[in-house]
Parts: sequence; C-alpha cells; structure tokens
Amino acid sequence: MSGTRRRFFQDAAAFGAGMFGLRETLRAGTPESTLQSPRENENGRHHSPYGSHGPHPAQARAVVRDHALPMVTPDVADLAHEMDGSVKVFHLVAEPVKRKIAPFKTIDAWGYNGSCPGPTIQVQQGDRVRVVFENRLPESTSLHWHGLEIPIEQDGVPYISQKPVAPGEKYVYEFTVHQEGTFFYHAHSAMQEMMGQIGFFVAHPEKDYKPYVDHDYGLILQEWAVLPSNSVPNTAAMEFNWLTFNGVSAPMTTPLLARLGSRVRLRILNLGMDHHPVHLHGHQFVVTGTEGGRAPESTWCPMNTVLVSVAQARVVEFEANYPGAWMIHCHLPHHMMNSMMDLLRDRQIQTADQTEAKAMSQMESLARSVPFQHVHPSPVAPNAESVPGFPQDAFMEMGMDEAVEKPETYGLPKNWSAGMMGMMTMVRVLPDKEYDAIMMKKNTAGPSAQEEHHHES
Ligand SMILES: [Cu+2]
Repeated sequence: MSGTRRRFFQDAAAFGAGMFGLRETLRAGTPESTLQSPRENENGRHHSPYGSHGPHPAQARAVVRDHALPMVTPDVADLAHEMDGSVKVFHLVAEPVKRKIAPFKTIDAWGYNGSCPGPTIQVQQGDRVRVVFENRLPESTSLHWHGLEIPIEQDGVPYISQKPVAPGEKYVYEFTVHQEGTFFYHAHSAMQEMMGQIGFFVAHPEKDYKPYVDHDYGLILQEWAVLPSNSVPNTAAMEFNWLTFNGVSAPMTTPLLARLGSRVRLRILNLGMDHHPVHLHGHQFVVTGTEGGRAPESTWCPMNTVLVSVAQARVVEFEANYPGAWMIHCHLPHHMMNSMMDLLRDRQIQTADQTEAKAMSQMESLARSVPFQHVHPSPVAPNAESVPGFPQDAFMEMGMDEAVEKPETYGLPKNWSAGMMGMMTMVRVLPDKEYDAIMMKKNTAGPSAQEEHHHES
C-alpha cells in the first residue's frame, strides 16, 4: 500500500468516526417531542395537511386577515416599486449576471437587475401594474407574463405581439391583474430562458386564502449545462450538470425556516428542460394551487412528492409539526448532486476500467484542485477499491459548512453540508426558542454573503 493510499484510508477512517459522531449528535439534539408520533394540538387531534384541525399561529394571531403574507424567495430579492397615482411601477433590467451557484462555481448567466433568477415581483389582485423594461443584453429580447390574462399587446412575444426590444432600448408594459396566484415573467426566447431569464410574479388574493399560512416561500427550479472550466451555460445541451433552487445549488441554498406548529406554503416554479418531482421529507402536503391560481379544496389530497413540469407552478401547503431539518429536493437521482466534472475530469468518463494507480492519482488531483476547505466525512471500507463500482458517492459528499455558513444554517449538525447537493434545500422546523434565536441572528447579520460577493471560480 502506497503512502498516499495509507493516508487516504486513515483520513477516511477519521471521517468515519466523525460521521458516527454526527448520528449521535442528531439523536442527542433531537427534542423529546420529535421522537414519537404526530404532535397533537390543543384539541388533542392530529394535524393534517388540510389544516382544518384547529388553531395554529396564523389563526391564533388574526381572526380575519385581509392581506396575504408576502412570499419570501430565499437567495433572491424582491423588486421594489413606486406609485404613479394608483399604478404600481416596477423597473426591470435584463442583463448579464455573474451567479455564484456553489462555493467553487460561478457562472455567467443572464437575468434581471443583477439577479438570476430575476427579482420577485409581488402585487395585489386588482392592481394596475406598469413595468418599465430596459434591455441591457447584447441581443433583442422581450418580457412574457406567464399565465396572466392581459391584452395581447402586453403578452411579450417577439414579432407576434410586439417588436423585439433591441439592446439599449426600453419598453413599457402595463396591465391590470385581475387574477390571483403564482405567475412568472420570462424572456420569450428559448435560449434566453435557458440562460436564466425568469422571475416570480405573485399576485396575492384580495382576501387571503384559508387556512392562513405563517410562512410563504418560493423556489424556482433551473438546470444548467456548464462544461468543465467553463462559466457560460451551454443552452443547446440536453444534459444538465448543475441543478439549482433560486439560482444556487445545495448546500448554498438557504434553508427555509418554519416555526414548529406553523402552516407553510411553498410555491415551486419550473422553467427548464426537465420535469422535477419535488419531495418533502417527514410531512404530508396538499397541492393548493397551480400556475393557474388557487385550487378548490375538493381537489386537495395528501402527498409528499409533487411533479413540477416545465412551465408549471405548484403551490403546496403543510403543517410543520415535526421538529428537524427536513429536506426538500428534486428526487431525480442526477438532480440530487452537484456536478463534479470540473474536479473529476477524465474520471467522469472512465470509472470502470481504470487502474488503482490512476484512480489514486485522480483522487489526489481532485483533492488538490478543490479551492476551499472541505472534508469527506463519509467512511469507506478498507477494501473499498477492490469492489467493482467503488466509488459512487464516497467522494461526492463534501462537507463545507464554513463556506456556506449563514444565520439559517446555525445549529445544524457538523458536516450537514455533505448531505446537501444539487436541487435541494431544507425546511428547518424549529421550536420557538431556536426559531427566535435564528431570526435574531438574521436581523443582525444583514443580507447573506452570497448576495454580496461574486467570485470567479
Ligand atoms: Cu429534477
């Protein structure tokens, strides 16, 4: 056994010990109340995703709520507006955007107002909306309002409903929103869509939906084909190696926070080449809306995986009754990982028949080329390399807690980030004390680091 190999196995053993430690931590850190059966509410009944079984924080706080809670889009900002009389005026600029999608990967995407996906627009049903649009892309574009019932001249389809907006030009869209629901804006040009030109357009109902929710989160699903050592997505590709929620790949996705016992709404939007079955751990949800608006309660049925097809939105709601860090992720296996192509290079295309020496030299160059502190906490067997097929996930699981640290990750078990890859985030269902502690940290920390920093990979 070479020195390198020995060191490698020693490391692996040490990480293994760490992993067992982690399981202990998980067990030890689990509040009493999580260890058993469904939490019961004041009436002694189990919560259900239908939300019809009694009070939760929103109901307790407000008997009647006229205005809906604004949606939060983690890792993406909201677009501010100004009033011109009774018209809500938004300024939207299409432009190239550098987006750090992982601690070691920044891509050259296209988006709006420095963000990809573009900033979230939130309006009230009945609003008159004006969007002053400016094109700072190197080519013509337009804005389509997906799902909105508006006059044809506002539909944003180049050559059909308007002249394309040339580089450097402005164009003004104006319409009245008579619908409620989860809509979106995007360039009506296929390649530009694949470069990231999409954003939420949420129309809150005149009267808030019932049952009321305590948290409302939005996730945009995107996929990218970025070849090794490249930063520009290949928009003609049919295979994708980077999968993102709101423009970031796990573990950079900011965990969603939910107070224990609260009702959570999650709006999931997909604009890519694949359909994504999005799965929530540990809870059942009901689909309460689509890209067409609110769904009648008679259609709600319990599930924990919802297929969000291309150009669709699915709105789900659940009662956050079980404390813990519960994953939300696309369940397609290749969408549950980050691309290691930059790092693995030729290993990507020849795993079956390489010699041990070659495998080891690749491991070493992999370790050297990762430009940030990380660990492989997952133990491997001493004879791993004699087993056909090894490795599979062993070196994919990279702990990088510090690189992705933010208030929302506070208190997660050590090496949590090794379990988070690709199109994945988590909802952290937290008892009051923990929830309030993180909110306090959030309020003093300011905007999360990833929105402030742009690094070249
Ligand atoms: Cu997927």
